[in-house]
Amino acid sequence: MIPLQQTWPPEFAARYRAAGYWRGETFGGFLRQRAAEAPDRLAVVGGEHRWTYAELDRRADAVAAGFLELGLVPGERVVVHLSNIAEFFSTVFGLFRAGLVPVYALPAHRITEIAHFARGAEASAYVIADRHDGFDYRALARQLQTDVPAVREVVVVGDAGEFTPFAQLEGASGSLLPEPSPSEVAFLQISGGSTGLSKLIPRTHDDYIFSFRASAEICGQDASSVYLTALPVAHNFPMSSPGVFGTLYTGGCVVLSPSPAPDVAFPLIARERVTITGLVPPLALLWLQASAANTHDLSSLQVLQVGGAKLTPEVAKRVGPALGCTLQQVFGMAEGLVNYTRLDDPEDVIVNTQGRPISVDDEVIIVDDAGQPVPEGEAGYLLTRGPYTIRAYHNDPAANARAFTEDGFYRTGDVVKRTPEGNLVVQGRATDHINRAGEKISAEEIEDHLLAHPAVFDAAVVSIPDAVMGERSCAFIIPQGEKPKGAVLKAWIRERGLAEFKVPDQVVFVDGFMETAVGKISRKELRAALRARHLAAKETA
Ligand code: OOB
Repeated sequence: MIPLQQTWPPEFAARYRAAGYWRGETFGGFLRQRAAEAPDRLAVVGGEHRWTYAELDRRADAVAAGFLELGLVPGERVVVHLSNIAEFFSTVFGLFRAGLVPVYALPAHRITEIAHFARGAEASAYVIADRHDGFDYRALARQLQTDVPAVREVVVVGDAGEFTPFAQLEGASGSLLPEPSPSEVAFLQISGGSTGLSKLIPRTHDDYIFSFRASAEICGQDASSVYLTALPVAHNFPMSSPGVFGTLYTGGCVVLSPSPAPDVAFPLIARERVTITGLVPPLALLWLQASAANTHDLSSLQVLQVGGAKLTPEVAKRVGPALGCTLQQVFGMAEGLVNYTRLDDPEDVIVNTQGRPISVDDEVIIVDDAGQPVPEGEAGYLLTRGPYTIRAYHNDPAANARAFTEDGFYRTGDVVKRTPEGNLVVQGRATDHINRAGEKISAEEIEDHLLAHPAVFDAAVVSIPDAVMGERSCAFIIPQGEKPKGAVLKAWIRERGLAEFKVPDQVVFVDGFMETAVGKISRKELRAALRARHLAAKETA
């Protein structure tokens, strides 16, 4: 098994420790501490479950012992594929306590993505719930064990069928292991997949706990905070900005919403007196629309965070008046760096910028094509390094060579400007992925699947501006032989076992890509040209 690593050069690690960012805390350790301080305080509300800190702590111990009883040994990786249910927390805290390493998958992921994560992480176990949103995850588990036999254990919340019931783990008791070292990798997060397939992001206890502890402070969280998880809990934004872990760190309460839809989330906000939540821009728009006819008491809501994709100033301006709370823009990435507008920033900053980094030790540079810093106030590529930004992906030298500079800066792929006060404004991006309502789709990944279809001669997938989703995906296809129907190619992507959000929103057949192509152009230029031609044709139509 390839060891998991995330190392900063010793002089940086020493500086981050000396500055008090890395305090030697662990996930299992901080939960133990909160449970000792306030055992009866409510920690997690999800479905029928209402767990206090003592209850969550006890369940985490049982689940840790249960995983070890299955024969898993510390250091092994476990793909966690759960939706917004309370068992997500007993699972991941159980894994942390057992020294096992969760690999976070999103509910929308299907066999192709899950097999890719399981192979990349060399996972030996897979945790699911029986069904969610009409989909049977046990069927996926069977396929996974066929495709990746190294996944020897499947644990199921609910009706387990031939697999191990989660209830068996919850009933376990056994001796506990010492806490892992805080500088060890605690879990693997999934990259948005800017180029090619998603990469695995190793995050340590030290670096991740710093990011959500400092985020909680920026967001004014304390033990009275109630965080509503409207987005999928396994995504980095609701997980740590300050999200569920920031909330549990400060002794607050996490409320899990099974859906971000206003008719589900609004009654939960009223019932649980939710104080803060986070959404992607299209959902924020939906909430604004729903607020006009809303009958639920949303007066407890103090902060609505919006991030994952660019929020337009027009929508941003409406949040405060419509929902009676403060808007906070969040511009972050699973690789590390997170920027926030501060709650007491002037309205102009909150509406028109994506905020500034968590820490003064987040180094941010904005460079041109030649890698030289641009004059202050001009747009350029955002590079960053700091106390919670990774220095490398797991076991991927080619991606690492592309994504990191020699002196350890992460190339975010985002094009930004910096205002004189130091706030960042996202202008666009350098990489060819589609940001569809906050979900990132790699053009290359979808093109490769389309090219595998016998009726496709060539394919180019591009983002098209969309009033609701921000961007939608459009596949330009040069057919080969008889032209297939667009619906057939969409079904093909589904059948290939990919997440539904990766199915192209639109399929356009063309005879050729570039009528006047002179010489060889890059895929990136080709995609840009196709997008421009498509948009120009629509305007004149
Ligand atoms: C968050 O994380 P990822 O890893 O799914 O995606 C990161 C990318 C960024 O590089 C940027 O391209 C885009 O998503 N993005 C934004 C944005 N927030 C993220 N683009 C414009 N405006 C924003 N506010 O999406 C993520 C992770 C932690 C916190 C928040 C978002």
